[in-house]
Amino acid sequence: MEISMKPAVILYKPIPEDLRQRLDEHFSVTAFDGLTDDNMQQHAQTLANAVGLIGAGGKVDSALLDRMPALKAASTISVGYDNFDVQALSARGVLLMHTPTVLTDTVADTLMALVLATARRVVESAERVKAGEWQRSIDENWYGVNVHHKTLGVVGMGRIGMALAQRAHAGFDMDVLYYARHQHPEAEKRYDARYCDLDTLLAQSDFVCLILPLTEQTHHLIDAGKLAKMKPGAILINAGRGPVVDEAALIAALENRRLLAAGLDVFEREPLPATSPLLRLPNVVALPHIGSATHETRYNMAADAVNNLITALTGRVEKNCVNPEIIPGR
Ligand code: 8YV
Repeated sequence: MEISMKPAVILYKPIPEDLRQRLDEHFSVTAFDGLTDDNMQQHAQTLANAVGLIGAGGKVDSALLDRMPALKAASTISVGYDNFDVQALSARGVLLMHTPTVLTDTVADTLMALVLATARRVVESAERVKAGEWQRSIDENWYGVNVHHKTLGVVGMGRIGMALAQRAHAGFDMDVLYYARHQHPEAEKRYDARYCDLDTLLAQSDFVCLILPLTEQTHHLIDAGKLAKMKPGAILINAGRGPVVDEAALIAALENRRLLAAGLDVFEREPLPATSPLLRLPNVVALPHIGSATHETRYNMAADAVNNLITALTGRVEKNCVNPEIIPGR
């Protein structure tokens, strides 16, 4: 048997052919169909030998890391890294790389699409047309509400929040409020965005747009109490992480029409179970976590992730590292 001298890497999500070739040039790659329990059981030796891990979607926790004593770097094809136990990775000296820049505009477009789709009832109306319900010129039962010149609240003013604020301000003449851990003078200067506390944002926004990572602090940040603080008839949009919203409380707020609508790209459980009450509500636009899912952006994310792994395992890490503090000399 030929023994490869290249470092061993596990790829657990398919990537475009040319990127796979680039990975093969540097590493001896074993492709897994996800980080499933079956793969864990069947490929113990491959896991034990791997110095690199690249993919998206699986849980990378202590249980997995115990099986991967040689691991030096993990590279996720995503900006979010809530699937990773960063503390456990850092404690073992494993670098975690992610793709924070390439998806910004695409995810901001998705947020704006949800704002427009919910306010103007785009999906619901299109479904009614297909169902043959457009028999005469429409009456107010088909009307939506304006987007332009309304107030949009951005919860989480990171890169994507900034790109959303830009679209709302420059494209739709909206007033932008924002709530974040820190004030962002650039957002205030460029987009006239106004910093406020979360309760004020909820009380004043016609559209509350959540674009937060999932952490202990953000889990169920938007619960029944916070939903009750939203303007009656406001619209909630979430394209960050599902568990930031208490979904049962949201369903209640939508059922009793306290909120006009919700546009959701993320859910507490994904894929969203077919039995979810959200799917029975006409005022919900539910998308299958498509935030970054364009051909161009998904390619760029995979390319970034491949480059990130190469840098982490063979070169000098200068960007895209979640835990750079573990690099010796920093
Ligand atoms: C991806 C995302 O859908 O980057 C993220 O954090 O949520 C999305 O862009 C997902 O991680 C699959 O690659």
